[in-house]
Amino acid sequence: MEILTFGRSPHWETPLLSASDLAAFRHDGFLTIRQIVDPTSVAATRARIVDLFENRTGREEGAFFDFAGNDDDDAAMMLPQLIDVRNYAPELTASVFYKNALAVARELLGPEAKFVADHALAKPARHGAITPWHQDDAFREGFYAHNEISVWLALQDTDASNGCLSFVRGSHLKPVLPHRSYGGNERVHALECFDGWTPDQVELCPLRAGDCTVHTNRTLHGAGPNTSPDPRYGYVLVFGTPPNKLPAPLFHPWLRNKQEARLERRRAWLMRGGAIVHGWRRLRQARQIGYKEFMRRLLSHIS
Ligand SMILES: O=C(O)CCC(=O)C(=O)O
Repeated sequence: MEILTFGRSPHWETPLLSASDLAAFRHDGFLTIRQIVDPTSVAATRARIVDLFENRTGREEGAFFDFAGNDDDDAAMMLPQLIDVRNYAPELTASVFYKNALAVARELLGPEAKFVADHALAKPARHGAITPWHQDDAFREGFYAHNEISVWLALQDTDASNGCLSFVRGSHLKPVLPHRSYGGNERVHALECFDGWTPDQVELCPLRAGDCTVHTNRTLHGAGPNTSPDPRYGYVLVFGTPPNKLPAPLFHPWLRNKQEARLERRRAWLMRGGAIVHGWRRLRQARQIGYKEFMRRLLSHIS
């Protein structure tokens, strides 16, 4: 297994964030960190991610899909996404980016913070698809409250011309706002928030390659289209503290009638024997994060 050991050393002792970074994060619900990894690391990470996308890795498992389109096999993708990237490129969770992002997570969330998930998104060159405004919490419901951050690594310079992320200041303090399927189309995975905020709180976050943004699971965020001649890639690590049981379950009407093609592909893959691969991955994850924490997370997803 290739390990990405290059890049700025992990910061276990020296904090990565200043007191004003911490205060800004608490106030705004997001943060920009410059050069969390060096250009060599970014180039290697990008090459790995591009390779996974070009090979449509994870397609039959339902892990590679169109975030913003119908996700038909023969259609050009509007906004390709690969979830659980670590299943296909485990070396990315042994990288300096991973170690530095975990250190950031512990500074922001406390020493209990652990890795939760990873994913990557591409915006094809000269493509009009936006990332609709959403809170990550709008994608899940149930009996648990989550306390998480997403660390979005820019794999090239990213600004308004190729769809850098924008955040709504202070939205992390709000409840889950009203969402609906993007464009009213229940076949599309993406959700769009349509109420509860005003554009005057929006902040655009241009990044250099190797910079990252950090946002919470409640922070409202989105991105414009990619009008540039090159694809835009972002690699995202999610960290969190153990979920807490809610006094009453939270259900989202916008998740009721979803008809995503990726879920069909996943079901078919599990039936064809993918369940064994899935079980083995779960076991590996349990060994990594500890069985107690694993059970706690499992319960928070199925209840
Ligand atoms: O990369 C994008 O355009 C969106 C990323 C995003 O929504 C996220 O990481 O939560």
